[in-house]
Amino acid sequence: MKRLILVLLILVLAGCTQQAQPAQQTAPQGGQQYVITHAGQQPAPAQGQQAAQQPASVTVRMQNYKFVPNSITVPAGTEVIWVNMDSVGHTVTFDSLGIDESVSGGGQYSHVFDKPGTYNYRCAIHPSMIGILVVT
Ligand SMILES: [Cu+2]
Repeated sequence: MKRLILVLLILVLAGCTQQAQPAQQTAPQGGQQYVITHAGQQPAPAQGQQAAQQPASVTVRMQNYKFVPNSITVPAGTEVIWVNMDSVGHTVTFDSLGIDESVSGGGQYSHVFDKPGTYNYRCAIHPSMIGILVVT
């Protein structure tokens, strides 16, 4: 009987010692790495800005013996296109620029104006056809 008590006592003590073991500590968090990279943070050059620098074009109709519209204002470098909607021929005549282009019925003529100024033009065939082009 004493032996049994001794065994129980040993088991209890053993159990106590097992419970008394310190809890397993979590591993220290010393392994975190902070990697700072600058690659790829440069803003990429914007696309499509080239298109905005293309000279614009403006169309003037030659219709019913009139320039339509008969007065336009465009920035320098703009291409102006005259389209003859009539069946008869007209001209685009800038006396001050030495331009005198015949435009047959259904045809067209275009010119890029680079120099700012106010230019009167006309149709050399029909004196009532006059227009004004302002280049800024
Ligand atoms: Cu004309």
